Amino acid sequence: MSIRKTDITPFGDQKPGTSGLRKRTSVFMQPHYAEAFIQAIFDTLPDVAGETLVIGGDGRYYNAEVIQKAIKLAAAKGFARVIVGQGGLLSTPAASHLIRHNKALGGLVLSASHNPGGPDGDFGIKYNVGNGGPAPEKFTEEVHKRTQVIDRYEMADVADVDLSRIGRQEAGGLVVEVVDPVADYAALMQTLFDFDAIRAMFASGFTMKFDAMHAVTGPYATAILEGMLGAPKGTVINGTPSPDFGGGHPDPNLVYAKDLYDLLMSPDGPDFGAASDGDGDRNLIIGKGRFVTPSDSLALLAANALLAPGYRAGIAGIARSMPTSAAADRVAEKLGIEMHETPTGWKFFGNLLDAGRVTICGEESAGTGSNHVREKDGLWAVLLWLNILAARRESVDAIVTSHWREFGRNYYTRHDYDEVDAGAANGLMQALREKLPQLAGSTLEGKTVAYADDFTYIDPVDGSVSARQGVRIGFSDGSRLVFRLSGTGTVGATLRVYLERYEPPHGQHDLDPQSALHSLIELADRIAGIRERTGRTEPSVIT
Ligand code: VG1
Ligand code: CO
Repeated sequence: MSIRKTDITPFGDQKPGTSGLRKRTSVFMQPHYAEAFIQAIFDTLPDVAGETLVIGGDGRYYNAEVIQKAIKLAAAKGFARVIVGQGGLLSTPAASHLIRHNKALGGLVLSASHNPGGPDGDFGIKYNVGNGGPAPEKFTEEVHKRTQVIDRYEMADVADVDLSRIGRQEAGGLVVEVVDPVADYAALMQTLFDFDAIRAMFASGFTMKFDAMHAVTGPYATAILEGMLGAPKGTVINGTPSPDFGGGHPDPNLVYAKDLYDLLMSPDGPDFGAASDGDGDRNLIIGKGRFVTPSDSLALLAANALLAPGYRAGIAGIARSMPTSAAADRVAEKLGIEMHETPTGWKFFGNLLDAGRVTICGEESAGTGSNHVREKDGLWAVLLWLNILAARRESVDAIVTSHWREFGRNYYTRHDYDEVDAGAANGLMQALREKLPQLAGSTLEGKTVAYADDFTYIDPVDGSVSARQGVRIGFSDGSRLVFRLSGTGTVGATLRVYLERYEPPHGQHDLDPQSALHSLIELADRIAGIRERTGRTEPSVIT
């Protein structure tokens, strides 16, 4: 095999964030840019001789081109085998499963998740390690260091692989296996859930819409829901992946999946609605007349997991990211199991899952998952919901409201300020950090500040420390404000403000969250000076 070496100068902006490197597609399309980052990942790996690499992406614009480059780089690096999804497609959870299932050294997941795709959209590259999960910070920091000095990349001088043809091909001594992106993942789902019960529920007239948002979950949802579970054709909408997601924004929230929400709120809508994001790791759950917040969904799934065969033996513990509401904590307390609070980003759940200390994890950003893979998993959450509905034979609304009557309700909302001037956003966070010492113990509008800090996480498994993970201000009545800057944005800065207030079991559970949290929203602005510092009078997105 001949290897072609290309000399380059480092790019200087290849710093991975919450979930890999994400940039405008045009940035990735600069000559040598993607190659340099992938080579930096490969340079950080131990010996790859005899090893397997999984490669796949969410099908967005530039996906196939980067896969061809990655295969040639992997061949030159000396990998033995690459497994790639047909058409270059793999959802993030399916990629995680394939890494585990095939005992691969790791995988490259090409996605900018819920961000728009296309020449004017975003692109991303993430490396996952052998447990199937996103590389830990220690690894991504090494990769970042490498990108700053890298001066060459090496590619096998071979023709492109035919990504449309399932089966084995060869590229410069490397075995390339093009696989059905759905088959192994669907088989895994079958081991976890009671497919017979769900099939019977559909057969008895239960109706559902799943919005794949023109992104990667289309083929997965069609094969599983309509194929294996017998849901009527048309249950999956926007089910064909397109490079620019049909011109849309594949973020399954109430803003970008508003049509689905409106459908579920109408009297003649279906019983159940769900959606997933660009790369298939997020989920939106809406019952007839009842939207389920991701934080509540985590609590509900954990409380009812026993109803699914895969979790019948019980769950070891629950983990949630720090800004996620404390609803799941009450479930863990009742079950008498471990509860962990981690920084934002799925990579922090990996050690806890590997150590068997937690079974179910979740984030407020529409991410839920379990120890079946090491990524959050949109369809998994949908299937667990379906399993619970089939077992309980109650509506989503009835299940949610009875949960609140038992555990109380954590009113919750997140306000995002997108594309804020980076200087202004950093200034706001810095000023908040400086205020923290005087806030602790003080009284603000009749509320006592129980704690005020910048969250530091010490991983209970390996002791690694992650500091500056978000400013949190907690009050003695259980309400809480969290401020942090997004680590996935590609333009300017995104300020996220997370607000939460607890209402006990006998309290009022039917308020609109924005009005239930109104005084906290005002307080957040007063403490952080959001309007004044960002010039914004209202959030860009409320979830
Ligand atoms: C966001 C979410 C976080 C999630 C991450 C990746 O990060 O808040 O909870 O893990 O996206 O999700 P940030 O740093 O922008 O707040 V995905 O679906 O983009 O892989
Ligand atoms: Co995603």
